[in-house]
Amino acid sequence: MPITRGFTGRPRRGRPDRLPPGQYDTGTDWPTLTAEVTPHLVPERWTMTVDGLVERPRTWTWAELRAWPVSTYRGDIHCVTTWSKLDTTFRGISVDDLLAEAGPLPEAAYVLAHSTTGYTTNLPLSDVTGQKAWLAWEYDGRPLTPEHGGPVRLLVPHLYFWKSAKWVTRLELLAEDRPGFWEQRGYHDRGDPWLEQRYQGDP
Ligand SMILES: Nc1nc2c(c(=O)[nH]1)N[C@H]1C(S)=C(S)[C@@H](COP(=O)(O)O)O[C@H]1N2
Ligand SMILES: [Mo]
Repeated sequence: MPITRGFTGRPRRGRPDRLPPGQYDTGTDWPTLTAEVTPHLVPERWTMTVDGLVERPRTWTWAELRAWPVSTYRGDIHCVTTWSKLDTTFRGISVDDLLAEAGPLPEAAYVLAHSTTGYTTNLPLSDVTGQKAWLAWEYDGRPLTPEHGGPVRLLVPHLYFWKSAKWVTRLELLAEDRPGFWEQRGYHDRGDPWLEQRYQGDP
């Protein structure tokens, strides 16, 4: 009979193959992490802008975006404070669709996401293209609550969750990387949880 040897330590909740290094499974909890006062936005007055290095800078209303084809993300999210949440379901629209309308210029290589509150976060353009990023307005079949970024948040689940700007209102396309709110305070410019890119200077 085979014996598993050398198995020490506490069993971890969740599936280890789904948890990036240093992360634990938060289960059904969904912690709230907000640096600013939660804004209570009226969707009908919220707008989304794509500008900077694009051929056609554009602003859309809530009604306009809600008429677009809906796109779903099913999978995990990972916060740099070490919680991960497995098997989440978000719905919204693909950032690819938004960018296709605006037409990124060849020199556009980075994105600075802006929230209505002034919060910002920077990302390589390649991390919000290729069906990896969403503007999400629904979680688990219900409208996103204000605490979690409703009416609309950015969702970039393959990076640490601070990249998923709540109350997103603008994507600014840039040639050079420009550190956002947490990145100016020492957090990593990319933030890949599988590479543990938590702080500036990490690999
Ligand atoms: N506007 C804004 N977006 C934000 C934040 C914030 O403070 N303000 N916090 C980030 C961080 S650190 C995380 S982990 C997630 C938290 O999202 P949640 O509160 O829905 O869990 O949002 C990110 N987006
Ligand atoms: Mo976070």
